[in-house]
Amino acid sequence: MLDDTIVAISTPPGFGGLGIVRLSGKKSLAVVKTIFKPKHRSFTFQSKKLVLGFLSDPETQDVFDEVYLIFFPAPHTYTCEDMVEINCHGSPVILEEVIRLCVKAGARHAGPGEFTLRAHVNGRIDILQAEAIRDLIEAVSMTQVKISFLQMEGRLSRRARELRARIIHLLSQIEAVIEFPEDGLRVTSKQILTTLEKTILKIKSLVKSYDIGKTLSEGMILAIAGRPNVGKSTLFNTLLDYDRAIVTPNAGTTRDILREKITIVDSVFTLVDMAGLADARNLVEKEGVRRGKKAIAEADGILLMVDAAENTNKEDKKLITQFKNKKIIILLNKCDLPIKKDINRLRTIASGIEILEISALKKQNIDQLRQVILKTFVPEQKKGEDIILHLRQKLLLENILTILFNTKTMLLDGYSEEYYVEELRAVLPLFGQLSGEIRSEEILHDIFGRFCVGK
Ligand SMILES: Nc1nc2c(ncn2[C@@H]2O[C@H](COP(=O)(O)OP(=O)(O)OP(=O)(O)O)[C@@H](O)[C@H]2O)c(=O)[nH]1
Ligand SMILES: [Mg+2]
Repeated sequence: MLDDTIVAISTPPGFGGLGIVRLSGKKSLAVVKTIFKPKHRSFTFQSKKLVLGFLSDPETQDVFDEVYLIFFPAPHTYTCEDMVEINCHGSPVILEEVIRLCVKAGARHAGPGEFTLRAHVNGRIDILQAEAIRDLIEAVSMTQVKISFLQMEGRLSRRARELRARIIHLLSQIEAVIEFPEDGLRVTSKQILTTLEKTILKIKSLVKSYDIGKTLSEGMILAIAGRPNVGKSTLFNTLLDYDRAIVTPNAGTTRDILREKITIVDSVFTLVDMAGLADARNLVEKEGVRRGKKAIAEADGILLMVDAAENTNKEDKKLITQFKNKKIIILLNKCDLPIKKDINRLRTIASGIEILEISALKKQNIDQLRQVILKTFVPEQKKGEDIILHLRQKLLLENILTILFNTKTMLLDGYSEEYYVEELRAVLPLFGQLSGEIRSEEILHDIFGRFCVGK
């Protein structure tokens, strides 16, 4: 399958100044030559040299675009195969025609991510780098771009290789102890313990970095909760900057869950609006409250809104105690109206929780709210720290950690080397899965099937 020649449109769908078609595989140049005629007849295709010319249908000889193309000979290319890039005018009709003619000449239409899959299968990049390429393309902030770029260049792969090498070295030392117990150079239990602990610390910090990674890639879920009519939907719309949710003066306006993404500086959040939390008056409200509670349980943080123009301490207290185990900010809304709320009392009830006075309607203190959201919910990033952006990576590293912990416990409990070396050896396939040395169909499909580098 991988030794055929593939072709795909590399630029996004739609109209543009330029549209790029790429080919990869042994027959790339031969396929292109059937539809491309250089402007200067004396021209020969040279490596990485721009060639100006015309595209035509070989059957009718009808010329339909003036383009330039570049030939990249194997092996120093994106896929490690011969590649050709045709830079056409950015018309979907032209690009589709180029694909049709290339397929007719023997190329196959590439599947999503197939160019990157080839780069991986041909050994140029590992799975961590392939994931980083996808992250770079899909990045929503410059922070994410910078992290993904470093990982695409192999920084995380190097880190994983170093950790793996450290464990392999440890394994060989322990195995030497087992085989030549009388050797004077044997590694001591204390040395093994130190290496284990150092490795555990490094992996722990990588696992922890996913807290930041997740806010950068997937974003955190922030639920706007509170009693009916406190202004939740108004705030939802204000933070989104358009009228997404219906707002009325009637309590019980919102019934369904509304979810939308917002970006604050470099962090992505999924903002959730919901029904007000109160005793439901009918079936619809009851279902709204049930869904709201579920959304709150799934949220990473809560913006708990209370109405400054009402004195409702008892209800406030009830809600605040409900959410004590969550990351939470209290928003005292409608501060443009005369304040009836006993703010001091509220501060006592909500001790230790940030309370911010805002007006969602008049957009007062909203910039400050954005800053408080960042401060409260986004973990701090240390300079130069490695950040992992994928749950897959986090789960594998956690499994590695468990094995290291088990090994450490066995060592401390006085088990002999034969026993804990077996345990420790189990981390190697996990490192293999992390870098993609051990391939699984499922992971390949997940990584290469989800993004279209080649299409
Ligand atoms: N004066 C003032 N009125 C506000 C403010 N925020 C919201 N309101 C008004 O309060 C009423 C209810 O606002 P919504 O945003 O629908 O409140 P909600 O919490 O989503 O209400 P439910 O969906 O019914 O739970 C509307 O009339 C809003 O215009 C504010 O900051 N100041
Ligand atoms: Mg509402």
